[in-house]
Amino acid sequence: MTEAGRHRYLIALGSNRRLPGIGSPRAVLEAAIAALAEEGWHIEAVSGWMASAPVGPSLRRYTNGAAVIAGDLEPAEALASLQDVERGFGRERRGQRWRSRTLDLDIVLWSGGAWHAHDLSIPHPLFRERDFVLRPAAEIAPDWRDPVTGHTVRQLAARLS
Ligand code: PH2
Ligand code: MG
Ligand code: MG
Repeated sequence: MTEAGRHRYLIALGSNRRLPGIGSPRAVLEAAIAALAEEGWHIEAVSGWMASAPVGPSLRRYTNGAAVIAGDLEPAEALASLQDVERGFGRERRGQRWRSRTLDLDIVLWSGGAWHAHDLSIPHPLFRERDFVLRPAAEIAPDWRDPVTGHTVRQLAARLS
């Protein structure tokens, strides 16, 4: 067991709304990284931020990025921790799926491989098709292997472009 924790997660961050008191989506994502550290996560790597066209019903452009975080929480507890942080940034869960949001924190990959529960699937079921996840992820975790396809994040990102 390392000091950083038993579990590592590759997470995708997204925001497409300003938050009063914090500011732009980019400022929200930067504050979210600080909040994750505050929650006890060890921040191992953070990508650059990229602007991306919205996928789905929202019309607002997103700012997206990725981070590798480590800690002792297993996937179900890790999800609860990320949802706590989302709520701290004004994220509401009621309403339309994929509506615009101040902060979205998704678990993409986990050091333990695959995980399936009613409210959480790892790997994230859509990450292989999402440029706004794979591009930042390839910056910080190019050699991390998707346990389902066996491809690395770098390979998956290259297939999209
Ligand atoms: N997240 C979604 C739906 N659509 N589009 C972009 N560009 N970026 C996102 O993070 C995003 C999205 C659902 O979580
Ligand atoms: Mg999402
Ligand atoms: Mg989400």
